[in-house]
Amino acid sequence: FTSAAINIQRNPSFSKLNSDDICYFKSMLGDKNVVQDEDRLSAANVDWMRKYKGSSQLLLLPRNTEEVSKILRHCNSRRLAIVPQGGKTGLVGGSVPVYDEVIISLASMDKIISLDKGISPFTIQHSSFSVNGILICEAGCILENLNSFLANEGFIMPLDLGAKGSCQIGGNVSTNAGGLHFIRYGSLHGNILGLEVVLADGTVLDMLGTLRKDNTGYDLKHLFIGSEGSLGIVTKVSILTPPKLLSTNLALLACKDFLSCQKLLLEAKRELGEVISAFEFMDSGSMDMVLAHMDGVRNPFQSSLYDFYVLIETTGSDESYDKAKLEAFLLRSMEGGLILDGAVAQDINQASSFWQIREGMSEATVKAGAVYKYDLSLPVENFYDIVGEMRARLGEKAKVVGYGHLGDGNLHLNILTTQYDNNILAQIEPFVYEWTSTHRGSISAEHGLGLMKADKIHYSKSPETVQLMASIKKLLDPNGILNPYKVLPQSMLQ
Ligand code: FAD
Ligand code: 2HG
Ligand code: ZN
Repeated sequence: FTSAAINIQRNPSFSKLNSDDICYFKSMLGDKNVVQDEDRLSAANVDWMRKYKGSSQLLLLPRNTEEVSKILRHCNSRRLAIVPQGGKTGLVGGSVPVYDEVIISLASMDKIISLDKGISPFTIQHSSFSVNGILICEAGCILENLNSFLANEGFIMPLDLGAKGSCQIGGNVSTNAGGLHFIRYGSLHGNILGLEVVLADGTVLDMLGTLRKDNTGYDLKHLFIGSEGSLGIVTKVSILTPPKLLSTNLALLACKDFLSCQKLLLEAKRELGEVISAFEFMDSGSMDMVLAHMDGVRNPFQSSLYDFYVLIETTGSDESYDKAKLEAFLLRSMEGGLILDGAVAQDINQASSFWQIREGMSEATVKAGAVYKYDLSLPVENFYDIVGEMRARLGEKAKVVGYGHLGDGNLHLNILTTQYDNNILAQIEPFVYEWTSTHRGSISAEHGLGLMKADKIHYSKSPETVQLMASIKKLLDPNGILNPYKVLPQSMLQ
């Protein structure tokens, strides 16, 4: 979609770039960090799904907080709109420009600053372990790189997602990404201990605390977690990282109906509570889609006739106890009829092949054709109903699949068609948002609002709440230069 297709007018109060701006940026950042090259710009203008496309003429690559601050001070005084860009894996059109916003990429700010090793690092089982596990790094660090670094130190990142090889921690914070281990480690609102943020006028806000507890006044870092670059640019992150535990087990299971999946979740929470680290869900349409479109992904079951699949991961500290516990749970669930078939990964390769099925879903939807993505939080009892209702509405016109983080009540409803079509869209929206609102769900569980849902926020938030959000946005960014047209309805800000 280009901005024209989305029907948003360019904010006339924004200036256009001129040669003095370019000269200023070059003098400050050096020529090679001021990108005007067409190929690089066209890549930076289009999102991961290739669905949203802007027309920015400038990509800036600051190397430190001071440079970010100078860029913003200049842009604010000149009323040049900007879009912060991380790994560009966002799924709601938030990370690319809508018109000619200057792209500020955090890619060059990828230094790990410190890992708190506590008072005195000590040795357990031949390895040196840090005590507190508080990691401080720049916002441009790629999630997977942070995890590899931490693994050597005996820690892991508290979040994991299919986009880990490209997404940046600053992007994760700015979208409040959930992911595959949310059921175990919870939200970034709990795991982020501090942030450094640059405000629209260039002010550097040092909130880079490392304390677990600090109730001195308003905890402002939370404003920036999940604000999708609309209130400031995150430049540094302090994050609590859990210890890397030694035993992980993974089971891929088939269930006959959704009710069985739901009951299995309840049982798993009760019986595997202290070790469960993922409870993921896929319907047969999702499984077929990933097998059809992703090279190297194999169906571990001989038959593909099952209607529902669940992935259960446990992580603990006692290999034989954890494995026996999971196996006993699976046996009971099989005897009770909740599970029809299943396999426990026998080694790390089999585990990664199971995860490939689940983590390959997004890429498969994009390869399958044109996709409409909805990221819904729903009460578990209504979780799958929308899939059936949508199938009934759309009939042969589209393939409707559902997968997601059942353990967190988060459904990824994906509607696949051969090409984008406004008639199909009109049958999906606003129905999907109204349905979600009626069932007291959220229209964005974890991906954010971005451009896609900026004017849909009222389906999940009260008018008074949205009004306060708009007031906060105006207070922090009076010229509206930070990621315009995203998150909040444009009409409330101009
Ligand atoms: P980008 O896409 O570059 O940006 C996302 C938003 O944050 C934009 O609005 C951007 O302007 C803003 N932003 C980026 N960096 C900064 C910064 N430093 N300061 C201020 N604003 C910034 N999401 C989940 O929640 N859970 C999942 O399980 C999950 N799985 C995914 C799997 C795949 C294969 C893909 C492609 C995406 C997935 N996502 C998931 C969505 C996406 O990966 C996450 O939202 C991720 O956190 C985005 O990080 P990013 O660095 O790519 O950010
Ligand atoms: C996931 O959980 C991501 O795989 C992406 O959040 C969801 O592609 C989607 O709809
Ligand atoms: Zn997800």
